[in-house]
Amino acid sequence: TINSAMFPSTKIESIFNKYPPPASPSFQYGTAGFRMAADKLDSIMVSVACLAIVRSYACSSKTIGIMITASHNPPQDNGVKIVDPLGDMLPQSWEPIATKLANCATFEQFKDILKPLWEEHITDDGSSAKIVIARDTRESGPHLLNICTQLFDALSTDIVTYTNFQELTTPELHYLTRCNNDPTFGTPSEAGYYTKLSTSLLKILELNKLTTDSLTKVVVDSANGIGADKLQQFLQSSKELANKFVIVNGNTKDPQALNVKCGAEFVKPPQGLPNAIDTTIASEESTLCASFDGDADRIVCYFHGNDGFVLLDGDKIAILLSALISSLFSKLPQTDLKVGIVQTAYANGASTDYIVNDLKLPSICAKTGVKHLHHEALNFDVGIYFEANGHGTVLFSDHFRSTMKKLAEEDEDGQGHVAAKTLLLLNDLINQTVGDALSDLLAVVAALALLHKTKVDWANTYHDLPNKLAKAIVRDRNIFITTDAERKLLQPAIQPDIDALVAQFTKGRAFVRPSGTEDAVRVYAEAATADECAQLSQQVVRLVENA
Ligand code: NG1
Ligand code: ZN
Repeated sequence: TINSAMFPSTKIESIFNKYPPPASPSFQYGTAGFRMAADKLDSIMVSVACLAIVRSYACSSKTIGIMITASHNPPQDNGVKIVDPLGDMLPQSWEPIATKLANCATFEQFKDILKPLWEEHITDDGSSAKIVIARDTRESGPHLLNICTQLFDALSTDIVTYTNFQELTTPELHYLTRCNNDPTFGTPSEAGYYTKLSTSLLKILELNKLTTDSLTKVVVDSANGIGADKLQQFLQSSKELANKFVIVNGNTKDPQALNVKCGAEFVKPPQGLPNAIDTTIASEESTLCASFDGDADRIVCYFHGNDGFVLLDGDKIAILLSALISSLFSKLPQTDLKVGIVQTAYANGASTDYIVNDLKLPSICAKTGVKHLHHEALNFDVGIYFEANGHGTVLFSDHFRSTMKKLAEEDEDGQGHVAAKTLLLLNDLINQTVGDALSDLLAVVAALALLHKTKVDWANTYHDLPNKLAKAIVRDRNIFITTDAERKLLQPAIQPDIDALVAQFTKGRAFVRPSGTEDAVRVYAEAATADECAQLSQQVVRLVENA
């Protein structure tokens, strides 16, 4: 109708003026959406709410997600990102629009950008935009979420309708966005999400003549974040699994405890145990330890072995899941399905060697940031992607699903049937929209059970090269320009010097790239021994700081 096609200028302006931007804003929608100190985010919420409406219109009024979280950042930070209809990220071509809107100092400027977009994308049939919105457990979350819903409420339901889920993990919000647009994906409720995960896991066990007794027990450090509450709810809804998981660092009542001395980011870079998991717990033979991050889209596993702390990071998870998938494929007739693993330059060199030489699978190096890995993984029928820090999932293609259905029917009573059915169930167990700590955790315990491997067997698949992730503080990180999936520096012109340093070390490798989320340049180094690695790291940091 002509009415809803009109740009509701006055109503938007009143909310814009209630949460005015700073005098000279300089925000950027990056890898993680907008992310910063929570008290700077008010005006950004108005921009994001408006952009989500326009994005929904541009996608024929499909449901768009808004997630308010700052993941592994400290409690005083927050952030926001937009989720596309199929549960993937906002397309990269829209990121500059988000940035432009957020950087308008006045409503005049804001309207000049928003109004033409609104009028370009508004649907002809006058159907309203649809939004689902949620937040993690941060103290600032309710206030920031409320800014978005105030804007939606100010506009009529002809323009926008929304569902406020309050607290969710990031992957739950991705799942729910997808279900709203694609009912075959699952029931659009939290209960639907839990049921999809538990049913597929239990069916996998049953099909392979295993019981929950074969699952390893896991102590889960939930970073005092949303993952704790949601894992708890999941276990309440699937009693068969309840005694397999113990939650620690599950205090979401104290917002100041989030990510403090716990969580995936606390465990992975220094490679040490979090609060509440001491060496006694971590040494228990029958127990695996795992850490989620603050919004539960990331997981690392670990334990305390004979020689100390043993990390089972994103690389190791990718390889475990690849081993499971390869083993199932080996029970099936040859197919034309393409299987591949996508990593970033931060993947340990030993893991990449193992993929190429032992698993004999194609290995792709993508730029840092899940959206880049996700994009590359879509080129395969089974695309396994993980960042070393534990963000990742496995994507299955339509061609994969139809092939497996056919194979399962053709071999009604044989082992091919079991393998094909198990692969189809993995497609339900593993979140197809985004990395998901809960879903990845269930996939890990399923893989260990099906492969009859212990955590020690898993750890021994290959041995990480000593590695170090350091930060160089520079005047302007924007002068650092990289190429070759961030493995080579174009500017400043110090790549030949880095190469010369690397050549001095056995199994040396190092690269330099500006962080997308922090004001620093990251320096990664690995080498045959810890000593050499430390030297290489230090020398490259020095090069960068003097560049
Ligand atoms: P930056 O700050 O661009 O290195 C970090 C992580 C990424 C990804 C993003 C998004 C490392 C080295 N980098 O990016 O892998 O997780 O945050 O949260 O871990
Ligand atoms: Zn996260």
